[in-house]
Amino acid sequence: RAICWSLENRKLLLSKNPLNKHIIEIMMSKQTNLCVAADLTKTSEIIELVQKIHPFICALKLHIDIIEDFSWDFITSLQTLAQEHKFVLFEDRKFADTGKTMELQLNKGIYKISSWANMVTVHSVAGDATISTFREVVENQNTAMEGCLLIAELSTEGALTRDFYTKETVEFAKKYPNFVGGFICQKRCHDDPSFFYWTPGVNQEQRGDGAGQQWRSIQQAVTQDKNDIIIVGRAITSAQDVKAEAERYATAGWSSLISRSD
Ligand code: 5FU
Repeated sequence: RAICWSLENRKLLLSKNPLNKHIIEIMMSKQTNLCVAADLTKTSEIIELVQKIHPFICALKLHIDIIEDFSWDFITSLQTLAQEHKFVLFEDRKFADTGKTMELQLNKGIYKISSWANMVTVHSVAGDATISTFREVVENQNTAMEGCLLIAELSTEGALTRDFYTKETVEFAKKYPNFVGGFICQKRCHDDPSFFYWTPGVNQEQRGDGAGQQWRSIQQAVTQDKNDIIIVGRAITSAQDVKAEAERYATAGWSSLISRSD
């Protein structure tokens, strides 16, 4: 079975999933497969970052629980920026509990993640019944949520997410194609072009942070490992010229993606 992995060829397939439909439209119109991880702890720093990098991103990834001065004005500003400049809001919460607890963590507490995040990450460790509960919540409530990514493989040294775990995670995703948009993985973990393969652990200069993170080049992540969307944090957020660096990563990421033969 020959599968053509070009974005044009995948567009119809991808568009069956609401999250992927949104993402592919943004990717193709802005010509970017860059997701920036905005791991900053002050709301003003995140807004300032977004004002510099918005032309180059398809998604802005947050860890809302590291922010020290969270406010609803911040969320409103982000939503305005996301609307105006076309990117999705991605909360990397990595849900991993009973379905009911995941539901509370998604809807309640200080951050009410489902009210503003277009997508979140979910661990498969708790089993697919929890994913199905999660899907029901999202489908039956009026939220900002368009879908989720399953974590098939973490980027960190010694991670247990391999072999059987990764394979079973793919099986879970196949059961909920309308809700699961794809995977967080290091290597493309499935041969289905209707999913997106998102990959963290990308840095053009450094190979590790001394705290378990493993980085490799864009070329490795997209051409060799066959991922679609690169997730880049400190390589961009700690750069001298954040805007120029975001542009450099977006250009290299996109050219690797469109020149890939499969
Ligand atoms: F699921 C994962 C993973 O396997 N590795 C990650 O690094 C998520 N991440 C996130 O991507 C992590 O929490 C950071 O927010 C981001 C990577 O940032 P970096 O600065 O490029 O290491």
